[in-house]
Amino acid sequence: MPRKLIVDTDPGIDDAVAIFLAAASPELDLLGLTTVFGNCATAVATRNALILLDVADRPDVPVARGATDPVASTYLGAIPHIHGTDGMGDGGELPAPTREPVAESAAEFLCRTVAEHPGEVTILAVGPLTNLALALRLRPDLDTLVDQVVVMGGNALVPGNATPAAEANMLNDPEAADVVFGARWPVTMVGLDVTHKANLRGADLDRITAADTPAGRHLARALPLYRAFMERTNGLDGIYTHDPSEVAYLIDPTAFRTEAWPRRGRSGWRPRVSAAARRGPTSATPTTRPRPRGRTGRWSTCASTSTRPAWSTWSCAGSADRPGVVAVE
Ligand SMILES: [Ca+2]
Repeated sequence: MPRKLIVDTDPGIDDAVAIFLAAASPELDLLGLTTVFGNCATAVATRNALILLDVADRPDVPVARGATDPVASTYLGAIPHIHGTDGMGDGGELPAPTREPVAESAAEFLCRTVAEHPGEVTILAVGPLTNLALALRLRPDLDTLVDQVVVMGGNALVPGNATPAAEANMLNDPEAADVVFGARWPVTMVGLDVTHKANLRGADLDRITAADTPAGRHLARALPLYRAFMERTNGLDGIYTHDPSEVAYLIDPTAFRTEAWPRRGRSGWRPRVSAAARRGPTSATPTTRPRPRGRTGRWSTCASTSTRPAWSTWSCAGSADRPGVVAVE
């Protein structure tokens, strides 16, 4: 039976690849998309989600508009040099979506849909975790009703990509990440440890963008900006498959090696976060910290393709005084 799936997303070019993959995979029963700020503002992300489903010929999949700001701060802003001002690579005028989002908010949609299929729904979060945290606030038992949560985000044993220490989705809402990783549902983190190794090479991209299909034509317009950024900043002939890697994990988990690691066990966010904390570690702040003694917490599963090193550190969610959501022993 296909896995029931809701994708929480900020499309976003790699989100587009992930959504096309999920929409076309018989292994997955795509119940809906929920949108969030991140690569672009939520209004842009919502429009893009609707357009992507039009391209994928999935008019049956609803879209629910999500949060516009992190739970305890304000949105840091779009990254047009990576995803374009339109969130889709500025590769030409996008078609208008043929539908509107549903009236429910993303958090309401998550709560209702999960409750209709208790124990069966996987939530795949490929953006900041704000909507999931808000859904938990609406329905505190939601974390007992979900099959699993799979997160694109975080970095356990590798540097960040938004700052030297932080991965972008975690940096965009570290308080929500604290809530989501501290909740009772099983969490599988597919972070930069994986996605910086799972590349689509230039030849792969050429083949995809040459495909005479709606998705191929859409990606032919969307991918060049993203590809150029990867080449310019990482010297990569190809792209890191940040968001598609999680869809691949759901289609075939045996392609990944996972390890159970301790994670923070506290849920709820602090209403006040200092500006210094939001900026993240400074040059005076070490990016590795000693392993705390005597801490007990929940365990999450961290997908990895790397060999575990001997040293200990914290992964970093982006705050100098709140260094991480996943601890590594
Ligand atoms: Ca994303």
